[in-house]
Amino acid sequence: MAADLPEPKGYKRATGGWGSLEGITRVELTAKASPSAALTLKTQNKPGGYMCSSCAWTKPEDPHVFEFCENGAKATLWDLTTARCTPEFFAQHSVSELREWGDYELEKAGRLTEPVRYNPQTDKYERASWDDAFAAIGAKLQRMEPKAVTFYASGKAALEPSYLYALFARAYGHNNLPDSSNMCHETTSVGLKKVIGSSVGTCQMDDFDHVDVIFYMGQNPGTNSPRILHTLQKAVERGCKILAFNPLKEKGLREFINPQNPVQMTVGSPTKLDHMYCQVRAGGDIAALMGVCKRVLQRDGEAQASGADRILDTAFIAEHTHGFDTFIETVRASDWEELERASGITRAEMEQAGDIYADADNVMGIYGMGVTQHVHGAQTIGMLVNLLLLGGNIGRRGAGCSPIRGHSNVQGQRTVGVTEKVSLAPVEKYRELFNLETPQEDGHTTVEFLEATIAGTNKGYIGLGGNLAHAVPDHEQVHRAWGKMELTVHVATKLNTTHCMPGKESWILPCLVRAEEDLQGSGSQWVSMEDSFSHIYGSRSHRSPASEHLKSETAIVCALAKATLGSENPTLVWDEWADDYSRVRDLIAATFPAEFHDMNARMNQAGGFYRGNAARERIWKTDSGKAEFTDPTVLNACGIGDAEGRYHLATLRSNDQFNTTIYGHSDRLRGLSGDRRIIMMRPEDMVKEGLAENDRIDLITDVPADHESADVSRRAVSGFRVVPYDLPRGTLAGYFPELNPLIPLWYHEELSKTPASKGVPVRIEKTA
Ligand SMILES: Nc1nc2c(c(=O)[nH]1)N[C@H]1C(S)=C(S)[C@@H](COP(=O)(O)OP(=O)(O)OC[C@H]3O[C@@H](n4cnc5c(=O)[nH]c(N)nc54)[C@H](O)[C@@H]3O)O[C@H]1N2
Ligand SMILES: Nc1nc2c(c(=O)[nH]1)N[C@H]1C(S)=C(S)[C@@H](COP(=O)(O)OP(=O)(O)OC[C@H]3O[C@@H](n4cnc5c(=O)[nH]c(N)nc54)[C@H](O)[C@@H]3O)O[C@H]1N2
Ligand SMILES: [Mo]
Repeated sequence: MAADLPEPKGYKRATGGWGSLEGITRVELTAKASPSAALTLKTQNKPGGYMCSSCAWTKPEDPHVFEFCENGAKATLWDLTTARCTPEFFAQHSVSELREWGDYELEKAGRLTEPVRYNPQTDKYERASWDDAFAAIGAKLQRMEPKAVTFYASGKAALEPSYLYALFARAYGHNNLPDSSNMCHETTSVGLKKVIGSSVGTCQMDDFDHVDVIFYMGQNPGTNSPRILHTLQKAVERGCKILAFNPLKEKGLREFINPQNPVQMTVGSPTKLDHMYCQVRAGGDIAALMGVCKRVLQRDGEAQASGADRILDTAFIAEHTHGFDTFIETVRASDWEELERASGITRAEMEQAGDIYADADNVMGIYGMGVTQHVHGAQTIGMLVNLLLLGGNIGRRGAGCSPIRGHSNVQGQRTVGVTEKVSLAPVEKYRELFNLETPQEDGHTTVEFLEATIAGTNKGYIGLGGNLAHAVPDHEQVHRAWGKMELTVHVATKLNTTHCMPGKESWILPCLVRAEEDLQGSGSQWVSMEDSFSHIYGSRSHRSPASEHLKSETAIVCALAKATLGSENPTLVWDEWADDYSRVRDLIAATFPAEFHDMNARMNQAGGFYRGNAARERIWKTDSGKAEFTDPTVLNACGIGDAEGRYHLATLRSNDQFNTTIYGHSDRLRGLSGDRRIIMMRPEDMVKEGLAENDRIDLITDVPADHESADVSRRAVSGFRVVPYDLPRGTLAGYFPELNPLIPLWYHEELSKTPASKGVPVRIEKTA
């Protein structure tokens, strides 16, 4: 590094190790978790115990003594805080005041304890009874036009309440059922489905015992799914090569110390994880993968010429795929210089990665938000699948495509009907089981819900979890419109910013967390969820709830549905379902028999049960009936290209947050702390802009004037601190949700409408 360049920041230790234990301890202190919380943790992710409410990584059949990671522990300890956000708390603070606190301070108020209703006269939330809450909300919903109301779900609620929530929405009269997936892996649900006919990953745990090479793209395991590090470590120790594609050199992809291994913890050296690190620029993956494919084709040509074994799996391609010939023409026609420009990595790197692919038997593709949250994210998924298909790497042991999901039951919510798309709803079964004719038109995605709210046509909102107004793009526009809704209802565990933007009538309904016992008339209840690998597990806890007034999500959904729909339809037995959740699981099994048959009996077996995946069996539920090679129409996944002075900003998570829940201000794994209002920037780019470390800058969304959707309002954030960081030229990074005001609502993935949070075009100005 030249002497006049600022020294980039970074974390000196490996992921896992003592640092992760310190992280947990610090959270235990700041979260004020009750002393018995540590005991509760022991049953996390174990058969008979409760399932982690953090990420959706699979739970093994033979769990460790402590089958949780830093983040799972944090999420649980945070849920089990001793702080309480009571009606007395609300009596002391007006909603206008609370709105200024920010999520970090609101979260510290602790667990919500009783239902509260907003009083516009006093500008305060006030204590209310459950009976009054259900009666008032039911009566209000009856007076509203169902299609003007949206039911959001944040990906955490279990399969039972989620199934009933979707049934409630459709019986009421709409398909407005977006969930957090619409800001997350909807690009997968649409994009992966398009090319292999499955909207979820094809890999299973066992594949990691046989995989030779993993293309690991745009996902940060150290921060967001640390339990995966054990699996990666084991694979690497067996000789598997990990090729990381990421603009940031994320510590979790580089080295790991297993905190559950006493020898490695005390005297061992960390396991080096990545074999090769391709520091692509924002959106550079399409071009990078194109270059890799180009090399693979070249190698195949050489093998053919010399009479060696082919690199391509020609039998697989002939039998199982469609579009190969056009695709290879596109690859052959691509130009190395253009690929270098669009990807930000060198031809030599693409060739090296291509050689590693060509020399491997079994290859897996793993990806996360760095892929899905781009305007052309589905095209990146298409390119990754193209690469896998060349070697027949789907539907074979040790190979496949594995999106890493976020919220612990986000995949499961979609599976049981929380979806805005009619084609994915079990319409026939609703007719058969409940004699219900459900609405025919697709409902709102998250972006469409916001557009309708801004336009004034969406007038009601129910949130089953989440902090939606803060997790979405374009805060200024959205926040202005949010409070104009007629009705806002939040089923929640903790207070957050969205709750502090009440609609004309507004309620907060407090619920149990997953680590608390759910007692109903028929006894202590199990709930269930689905992980990233499509395994379904039971979860139960015997811990006493934070307040005697809390209800379960299932009980709340049933009571709201009953109050809204009345008792006209004798097959909708909401009280009985709330009384005994095994009856809800019988309904899920009856609705989705192929996947969920005998659900009650099977969900508590070790490792849960697998609901299957056709693509894994090489049955392709695509338009052509085959796996699709697709030609990308662009080489970079960002929706707005390069221009002088324009940067592309990736908005990310630190290891001290869970989405909008901020645990603290340390991003240990990136060596950063103290402040979340920062922008990471390449030292050379800083010098070019005349910036020194710690200078304050404003970011302004940089939309070209001739852009067809350009609107006039200026989107900006001010006073962010510049931090030198090892990044590719032109790529900036900072934190979500602080930077969300910069993302235009219309700047979303082209097919799925997932907001494009990873390639936001911005320009920089020094703060005045
Ligand atoms: N501790 C913690 N755990 C979590 C969460 C949390 O907030 N905190 N959130 C949960 C949820 S809902 C989700 S969806 C997951 C999210 O988990 P991730 O998918 O890991 O999400 P991000 O933190 O947004 O980071 C994405 C990664 O993509 C990289 N990236 C950015 N742009 C690009 C690009 O153009 N190309 C490539 N190849 N990489 C890029 C970033 O540098 C970063 O390493 O985590 C879940 N787990
Ligand atoms: N710029 C930018 N924006 C992003 C992203 C990004 O990477 N960049 N990521 C996107 C992604 S991947 C996602 S998933 C979304 C997340 O968006 P959301 O799901 O809307 O947000 P969360 O922060 O996960 O929601 C936290 C709130 O949920 C409530 N809660 C917590 N636990 C429970 C529970 O067990 N039950 C109930 N009923 N409520 C509970 C609490 O009140 C808490 O305040 O954000 C998206 N937004
Ligand atoms: Mo997510």
